Amino acid sequence: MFCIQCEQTMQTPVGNGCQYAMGMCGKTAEISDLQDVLVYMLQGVSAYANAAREVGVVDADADAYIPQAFFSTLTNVNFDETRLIEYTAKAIETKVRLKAAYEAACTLQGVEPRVLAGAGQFEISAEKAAMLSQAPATAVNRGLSDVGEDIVGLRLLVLYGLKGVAAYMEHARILKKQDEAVYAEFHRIMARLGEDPSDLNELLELAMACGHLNFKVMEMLDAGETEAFGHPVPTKVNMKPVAGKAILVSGHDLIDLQHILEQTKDKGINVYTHGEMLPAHAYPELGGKYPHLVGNYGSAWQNQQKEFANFPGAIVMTSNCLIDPNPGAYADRLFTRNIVGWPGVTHHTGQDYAEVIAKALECDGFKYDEIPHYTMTGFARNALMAAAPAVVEQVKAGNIRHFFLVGGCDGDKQERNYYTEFTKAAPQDTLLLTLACGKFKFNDLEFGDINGIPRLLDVGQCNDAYSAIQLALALAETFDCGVNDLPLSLILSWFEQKAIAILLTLLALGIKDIRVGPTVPGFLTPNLINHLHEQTGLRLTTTVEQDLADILG
Ligand code: FSO
Ligand code: SF4
Repeated sequence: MFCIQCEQTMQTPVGNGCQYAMGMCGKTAEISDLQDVLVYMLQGVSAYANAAREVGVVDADADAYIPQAFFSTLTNVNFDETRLIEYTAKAIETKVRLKAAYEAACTLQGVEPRVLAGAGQFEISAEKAAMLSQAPATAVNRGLSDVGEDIVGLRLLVLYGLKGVAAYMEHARILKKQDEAVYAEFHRIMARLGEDPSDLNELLELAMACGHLNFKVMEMLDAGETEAFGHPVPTKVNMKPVAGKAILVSGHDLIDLQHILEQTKDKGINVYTHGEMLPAHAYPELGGKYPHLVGNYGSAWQNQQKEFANFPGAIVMTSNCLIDPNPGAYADRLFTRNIVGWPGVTHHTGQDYAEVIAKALECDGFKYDEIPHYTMTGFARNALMAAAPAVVEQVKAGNIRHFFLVGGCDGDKQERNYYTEFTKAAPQDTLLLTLACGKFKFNDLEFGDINGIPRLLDVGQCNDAYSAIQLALALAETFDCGVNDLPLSLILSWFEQKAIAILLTLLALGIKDIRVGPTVPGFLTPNLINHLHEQTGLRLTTTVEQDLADILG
């Protein structure tokens, strides 16, 4: 086992990582090895999808499948060995089909089929023993002794960024948003990475290509969500339970929540959001339509073992981040969806939630109403644009001095209090934008307003970084300056690979001086960090006092 893809990895730098019997996330060495084999296999399938395009062959099933299966290997997504082996079996089948179609098209067109290198040549049978025996050859730090840790670190930056892109592609696909140019570019990067490139500049270019690709994918996902559920409107959300039977919906897939709301509307069951599902309250077709979406229960993913254990109803995990349900003894009322999995937990497929509803009715539900406590969400693209003229007026009048985007993932580490302290210390004449689950570090605090504009604006889920980028571009246009000349600073918290994809997008768009914490991504060596710092001004967070003084001074 070798895995270094998330912020809670056991050891850094590149030579270390989680590498013993089990990772910090609860992923066993076997699961980690099965995922390495699956990833390498998928790179090989992409190599054929890429080659096949050169002779005009596009396989829609392969295009949909590769990112979906890749998503299963993100942090805190799928820990179920049976499903991972099935994904590999399907990847093998898909590769055989694509290879045959590629070679047939070459024959028809009288061209010599290319001999694919690296992952393109990887052959394996989807049996556990065979997969485990091949795992060392597919380990993500392969070649370390030949090419050194800077090159391996950069390969991992691209690989992990691409995993984040794959996850967003899958969220978009569920909402029927797919795009041929996106698939072509995804396969191109996957295929090249599967050849283990060792040129620093080429790898940096691939990282930026990945960032640009992710921008397109977030745009597609934004379109999918707003077309299906309307544009979010600023909405007050109760963070305390109310009496009654209950279902809790976590993760990112709004469409699952919509089906659950529709099927529970006359059943006397209250529905709650958890974690990244919180912004659902602001969508007209979700929170705006179903009054039994009564509130949000709990906070970010890392607190789920305590929060789910205390939740007296059924729990649906639509996407990441999932952790071991067994210590809290709620596995029997937890349902995984889509690409998520935990051995022994019911995996729910299709959009008929009868078994989830039955489980909720069987559970006690909440006995009493708790005194409500509210937070606001729904400051996505449209709402921000509508507020932009008022914001601009306040900037011109000198009432708003600076904008901070304080967002990203939450996590367990004590150092993450930095984000709470940062928002508390930000001066009263500054606006705070936030997104993703990192917001739970401070979204229960009162920040007041600036002449009617709330100081804390929750833009939405992590992929709604797209909305924040749109606002920055609009402000830059209004003030007739570049985005980097705006009084705007990005203070990001990273945990897993979606955050890496978003970071690459921001870097690819030329956004400078981003601060990221609470630690350096473990796969980035000191040389790589120096390089990125020189090129883009990317830096680590230090102390709240120091960072605020540097930014505002
Ligand atoms: Fe959080 Fe988990 Fe959205 Fe991530 S729930 S950590 S960046 O999966 O995807 O923000
Ligand atoms: Fe370790 Fe993170 Fe990999 Fe889990 S996902 S094994 S915690 S690096």
